[in-house]
Parts: sequence; C-alpha cells; structure tokens
Amino acid sequence: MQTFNMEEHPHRRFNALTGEWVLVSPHRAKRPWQGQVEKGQQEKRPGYDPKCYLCPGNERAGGIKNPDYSGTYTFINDFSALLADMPEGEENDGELFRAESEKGICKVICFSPRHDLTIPEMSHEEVCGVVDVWQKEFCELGEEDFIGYVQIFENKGAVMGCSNPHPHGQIWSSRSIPVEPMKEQERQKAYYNKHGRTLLADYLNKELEKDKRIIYKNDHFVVLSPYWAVWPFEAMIVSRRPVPDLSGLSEYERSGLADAYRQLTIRYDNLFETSFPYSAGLHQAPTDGKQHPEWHLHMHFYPPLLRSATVKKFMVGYEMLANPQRDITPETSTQRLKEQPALHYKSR
Ligand code: H2U
Ligand code: ZN
Repeated sequence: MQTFNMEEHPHRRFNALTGEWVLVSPHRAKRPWQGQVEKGQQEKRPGYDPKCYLCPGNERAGGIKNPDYSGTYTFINDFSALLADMPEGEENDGELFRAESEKGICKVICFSPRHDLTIPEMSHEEVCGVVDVWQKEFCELGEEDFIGYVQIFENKGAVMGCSNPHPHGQIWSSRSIPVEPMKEQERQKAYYNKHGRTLLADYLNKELEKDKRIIYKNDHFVVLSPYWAVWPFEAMIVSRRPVPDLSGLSEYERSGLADAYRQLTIRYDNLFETSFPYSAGLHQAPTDGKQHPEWHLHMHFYPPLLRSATVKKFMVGYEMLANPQRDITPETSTQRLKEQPALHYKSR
C-alpha cells in the first residue's frame, strides 16, 4: 500500500470556518493540458455610457438621476430585495412550516465614475475610496437597531449574473444573520471559547509558517488560497490583526485592504488575460448589539473560471447532491497566481 500523498491521492479537506468538507481529486488535474488557453474577448468600453444607469448624470429605473459624482457614489437599490418598513409577523404552523418577516436595507455602490474601469484597473487611491465607503456604510447601517448583519459584496462579470459592467458593488443589510456568516460564527465562537484566540488568527499564523498557499501579503492583510477552497482559484483576504469588523480599521489598515484587493484582482486578470469574473464579499461581526470577539474580518473571492477565459467550473451533480469537489489543488492554484506579474496586462 502506498503512503498517502495529498498532491496525488483523492482526499477530503475540512473547512474549519464552516464545518463542511470538500473532495479534492488531484490525480484528475494531472491529465495533460489539452487545447490552448483562450484569452477573453477584449471588449473596449467607453469611459462614459449614456445608456448606463450607474454613470454620473444618468437616469436610473424609477426616474432618479445620479449626481455628477467624482469618487464613489452610494444609493438605495431601486429594486431592493429587503425593505426597511415591513410589518412584523410570522407563520408558525408546527415544526414543519415556519416563516418570519424580514427587514433590511439594500444599497448599490458605484466604485468609480468611469464606466470602463474595474478594481484591478483603478489606482490604489481610488480603491482606498471604495474601502472607506465600505467602512462608512457598515457603521451607518450597523447603527440601525433593526439591522443585525451587513453583507457587503461585489458580483463581477456577466457569468456571475452581474447586470452592468460599470464597476460597482452592493450591500444587503438585514435584521437576521444570513446562513453563511451564521455557519462561520458558530465555528469561530466554539474556537474562541476553547482557545481564547480567533480561529483565523491561528489559521493565518500557520499558513504564514507553511507558506504553501500565500498569494500576496502586506503589513496589514494576507491574501491566500484557503486550505479548504472549493473554487479553482478561490481566495481569501485575512486581516493580520484579529479585528471583528471594518469599523476599527485605521487609515493604514484600510489602505492595506485596498492594496490586497487590488493586487489579488490584478493577478486574477493576468491569469487568463481577461476581466476575471467572481463573487466576492466581506464577512464580519454581526451588528446585533452583542460583543463578538470571536469574529475575524476577512473577504472571500469565489471565481468560477477553471482553465481559460471561457472554461468555467460547474457546481452541479455531485456538488449539488453530495459535496463540492475540485481537481487542481489550492497549492497549485496559489503557485499559478503567485507567479503572475503585479502589473495589469492592459498596462504592459
Ligand atoms: P448587479 O451587481 O447584480 O449587477 O446588480 C446591480 C443592482 O442595481 C441590482 O441589484 C440595481 C439592481 O436592483 N439597480 C438599481 O438600483 N437601479 C437601476 O436603475 C437598475 C439596477
Ligand atoms: Zn457606466
């Protein structure tokens, strides 16, 4: 019998943050690389699009006109999934039929007035402006007594269901803590109660020691491919300091987060020389009025591309019915991202 080798043998890895498992089948990634790596369509967008509902001065659905903004611009989503003014109520028809009313506030953040840019193409200072507005919005929404959780996220690229290429993100804030942050909260709480340190502080220290999955780091944030990553090029940005949320970040730390966000997305774009799609978002402590020393601020990146600008991973079949599976290991993905230049391919 051979000895177990994680570079070759199928195995399951445990996600310490959620308590879930992922199946890793590295032997399948050893198949020869077939076909060339297609580059993406190099679409050329104008700096201003008169038909775009996010460009400065343009009208949105419902007739409201955007101001002539110059940095970031935030507004209440015209088609909010959650509404602030909702009657209280529930259905409690035994164990099997449960429902409750939900409240919240949804916002859209334009990252730049420029229709043709994306985060990796914006300057460091401009991305700092995005992180600053995240902090401000997190604090303001979190202050509302009916907001228990603030979910900040970005959908990038049409394959991720993004409706408009103008650089933007969203915030959905709700009274209850949604499913994903709740899973992470439970794991982080159990760990913190047992060790008196945050789960991600210990995890980050070990990852820095092992140095097999570190993609990029600066003084305040580390970009890595998590041990338990599901998506081929999944990544996580973790703060070096165990802060529970954005509210306590200093100017230097905000700048560090902006740098990590930019450096990761530049490498993503360089990988297949395409505008790399993903869903990304921050996970942080709930704003439910309780103390959350167990929470450790981080940002997840879930990109669907697998082998080229057009070949994406499908989460179907086994993934939907059993558990997620991947071929290429996170260690190999890290190498491929790490070797990408820090300069965006379009500026070469
Ligand atoms: P995407 O990030 O998925 O592209 O979503 C953009 C959001 O913009 C979407 O939630 C909102 C949609 O409701 N929107 C407006 O608020 N006003 C508009 O005029 C169009 C779209
Ligand atoms: Zn636009």
